[in-house]
Amino acid sequence: MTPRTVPTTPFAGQRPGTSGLRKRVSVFQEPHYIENFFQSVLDGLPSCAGTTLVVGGDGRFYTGEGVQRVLRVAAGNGFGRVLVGHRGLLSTPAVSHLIRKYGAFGGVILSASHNPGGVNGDFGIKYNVQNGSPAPETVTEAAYARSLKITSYKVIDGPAIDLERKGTSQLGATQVEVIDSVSDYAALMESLFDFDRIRDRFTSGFRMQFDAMSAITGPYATVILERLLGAPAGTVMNGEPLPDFGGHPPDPNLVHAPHLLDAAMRADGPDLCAASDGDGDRNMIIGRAMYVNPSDSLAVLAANAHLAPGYRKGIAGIARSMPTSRAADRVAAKRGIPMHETPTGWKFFGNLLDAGSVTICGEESSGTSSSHVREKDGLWAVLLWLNVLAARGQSVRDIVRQHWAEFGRNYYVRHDYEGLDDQRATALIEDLRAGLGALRGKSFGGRQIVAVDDFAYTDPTDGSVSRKQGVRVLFSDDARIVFRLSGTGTEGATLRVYLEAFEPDPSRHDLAVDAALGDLGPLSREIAQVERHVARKAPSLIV
Ligand code: G16
Repeated sequence: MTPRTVPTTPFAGQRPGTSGLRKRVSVFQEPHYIENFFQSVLDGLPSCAGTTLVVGGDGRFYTGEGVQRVLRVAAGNGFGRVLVGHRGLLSTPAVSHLIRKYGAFGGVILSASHNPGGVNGDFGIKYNVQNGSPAPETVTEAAYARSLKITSYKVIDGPAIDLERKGTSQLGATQVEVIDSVSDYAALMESLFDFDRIRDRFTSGFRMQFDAMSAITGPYATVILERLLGAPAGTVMNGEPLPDFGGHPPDPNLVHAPHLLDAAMRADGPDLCAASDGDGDRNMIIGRAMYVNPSDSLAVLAANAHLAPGYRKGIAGIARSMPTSRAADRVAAKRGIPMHETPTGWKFFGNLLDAGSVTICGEESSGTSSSHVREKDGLWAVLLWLNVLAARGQSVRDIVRQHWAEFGRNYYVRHDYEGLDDQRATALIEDLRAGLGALRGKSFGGRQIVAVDDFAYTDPTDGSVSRKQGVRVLFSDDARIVFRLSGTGTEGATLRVYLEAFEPDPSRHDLAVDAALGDLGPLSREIAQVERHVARKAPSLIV
């Protein structure tokens, strides 16, 4: 069977955002849409002939069809072997691991992460490179440039691969192997964590509720938590991946999983409640009577990682995205560990991890992970928490409170203004940038601005520079406000405003977050002239 060259014309708007290309399902269903994008990616890379590709998705509506379309282009371009998850399912961290484990050329992840699924929901495609990391901007920008000029793509026509049956078949000269989605990943987790110790905790009555949100983590969590670690059946809820995620956005936060907070706040509630998102890379952690925000979770995990066998030798460094609270910086400073600050987007951690300068990284957007893969990893974060809890024999609440007592508490919240007109949101940010000089030194309600900038990042490995990554406003009392536009939405623009205040005094670690942040919310609206630009008096979402 020889490849067929299919004539095509470019689609506008195939520029990947913070994490791949995300659009409505109907856009991806258009003939040539997926093929154009994947061919554009491949055209910008060295030859893939004879190499291995990993393909899988989060199970959302259109995953199966999307996988078949990717497979035909992969075969048309001469990949020697494609590893596909059983039923087309692979979590994002599992894809990253498989790429690394099998020395693959790259991987394709079909997911729009935590965005809603179903026929009227979102779909997405993300390309990961040889080290298992999301494609860096050089690759995504080359793909975008190519997508504007593309005239043809190559496919192998053949019968659809049976994704329900594990095993090997041929698509032209390409060998397609439908593999177990979970086993390689489960073995990796077993190599990092003290499964015996965690199992003992479950045996002695430790109770947990894990919500897989009807998304990809269900099969992974069921095998690892219930089968390998002996947690009681029912520990994993919503464990079956559904095309519409059961009608709820698979977004593990207090807005979309409030039942976990309710459970955790009961006196007889589980010791640990946790959740993961659509593609399994995000996590949420709630101990009994203690919600742990993602920035604090990163800090606590960094401070305690040595308690897990995989990190016994200590960590080489910590990295966080710029808007993430600086709680982890305090751990780094006190323990003499190097700290790195990168733009939003997991792809920026890849080079630091490859260079061995960083072991643990995390983001405010519910992502935490380590050098074991090149993606964020929801279940990994939950397992590290379980390992730390088992090793310290304390509750989540006690561990977090002791952490704050030792390092101080960074009160933190994110305000989102969603569904904004693109142009008006862009004008708001442009105005902020233009007015940076005038802000410096100004005082607002007793707080003086000591530094303002538009964050730019120079990658220490390849020297690439990423500019305009968010406006930072730093106050004399170490409070901070950050403004940036989201890069993951599919409709209109979302302004994200990140508010943070530092409190070293343990007697003030029990304040309500709003009270601790004081007037930073109104102040952020004043500084950015939110109402004038986008006609909003308040955020539409607070996380
Ligand atoms: C993606 C990226 C993350 C980023 C998050 C939010 O997560 O992988 O690095 O922090 O989006 O990005 P933004 O603020 O631009 O919307 P995911 O889980 O959606 O792939």
